[in-house]
Amino acid sequence: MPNYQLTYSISEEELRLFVTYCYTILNLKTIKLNLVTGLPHKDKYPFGKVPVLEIDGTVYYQSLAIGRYLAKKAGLTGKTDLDDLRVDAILDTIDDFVSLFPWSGDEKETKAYIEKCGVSVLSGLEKELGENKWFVGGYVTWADLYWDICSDGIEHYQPGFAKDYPNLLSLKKRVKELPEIAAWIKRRPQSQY
Ligand SMILES: N[C@@H](CCC(=O)N[C@@H](CS)C(=O)NCC(=O)O)C(=O)O
Repeated sequence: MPNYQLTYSISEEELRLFVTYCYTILNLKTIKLNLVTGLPHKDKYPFGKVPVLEIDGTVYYQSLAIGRYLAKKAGLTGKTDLDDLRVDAILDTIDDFVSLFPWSGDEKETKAYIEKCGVSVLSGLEKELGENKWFVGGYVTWADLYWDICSDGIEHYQPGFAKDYPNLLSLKKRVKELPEIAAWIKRRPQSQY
């Protein structure tokens, strides 16, 4: 098996559970950087940004590209091209929402953003999931993990933001009950999330 090493920012907590799942399967090593005072040795990274994934010493970048690669290796992508198309559409929908989220923590801004953009995303995802156990194909994919991880991050800034979406909430519970995730939750260090 290749040697995988992921370097990511402490603020990219959305990667954490996903990474956890992958490193139980892929034996992924991780390096967490604190970017409060800026990215150290910025010129070391492509486009001066993290996360980066090193595979046997070669550096790859962009979180969703890395995520997709790791998901393939960990068996978390779709079983058909059409399932993958649906998985990617859900991931991009969540990512659009998360990328523009005001992570500065300003309460007013957060509330306004969720009021303006949250309803259409959350009601759309709720409908997409319906009464199904997982978003796509009747089996767990990285779209399910991504929803859980991103919504945990947002929950920290706006507790209860998804309270009106019971299907999405029960999906979070199922993700947390996956054996690899449940084991990590038990042993992980305590953090703000
Ligand atoms: N679209 C890129 C965004 C990467 C990005 O903006 N990373 C931030 C950390 S969250 C960074 O490296 N910031 C350091 C800097 O710009 O100096 C991805 O998803 O990988």
